[in-house]
Amino acid sequence: MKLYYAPGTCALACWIALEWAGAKHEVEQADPRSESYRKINPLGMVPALDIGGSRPMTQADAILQYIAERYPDSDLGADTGLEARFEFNEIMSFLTGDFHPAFWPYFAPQRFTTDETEESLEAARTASYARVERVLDHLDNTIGRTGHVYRSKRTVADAYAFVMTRWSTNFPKSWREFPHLSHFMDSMHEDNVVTSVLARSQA
Ligand SMILES: N[C@@H](CCC(=O)N[C@@H](CS)C(=O)NCC(=O)O)C(=O)O
Repeated sequence: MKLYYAPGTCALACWIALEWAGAKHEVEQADPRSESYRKINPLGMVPALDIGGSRPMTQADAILQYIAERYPDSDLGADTGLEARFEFNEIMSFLTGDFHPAFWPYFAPQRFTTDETEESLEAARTASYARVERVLDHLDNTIGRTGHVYRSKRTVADAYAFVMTRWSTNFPKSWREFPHLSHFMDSMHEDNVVTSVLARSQA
């Protein structure tokens, strides 16, 4: 299996999940906007996971759930039962459909205005702050005293939430201002796999 990633991106969640799962894998740094990478993912986004099939897999949520299911012994996915699976899908949908997009105006403000002056781009970036605060608050409440994003156990959702929560580090209201989220982030920063992936992904 080969994971395509870019430093600091949501693709690092898949890398962490692969390591937690004990999966045999390699990684390749990609420039998502390059012509060559479009052959891997025509949408020009990381992550992509090549498992040797007819085309690489895309979409972080789907890839993370694939890893969790492929390595059941690692117990990185939903608990058994209809409601347990619903709860897991609910949090993964929140992360991919609400949490991640809250940051888009900050990272790609040019996609949210046809006026490309710096003033207008800065207005788009600033507009993201309120939405990011709302999703951080929701994640903080979801984690509560459990120390995890899903129920009380480590899952791929922890990896996914962790890499994206880091994006708020320099925001006016960062993850440090949310008590449960702070505790969660601190414990993730103490995880050897997490620190190793962060270090290697910057290399
Ligand atoms: N829906 C995609 C979104 C992935 C995504 O937005 N990836 C970002 C990095 S976190 C990216 O590759 N951005 C490059 C770009 O938008 O040009 C997924 O969940 O995998």
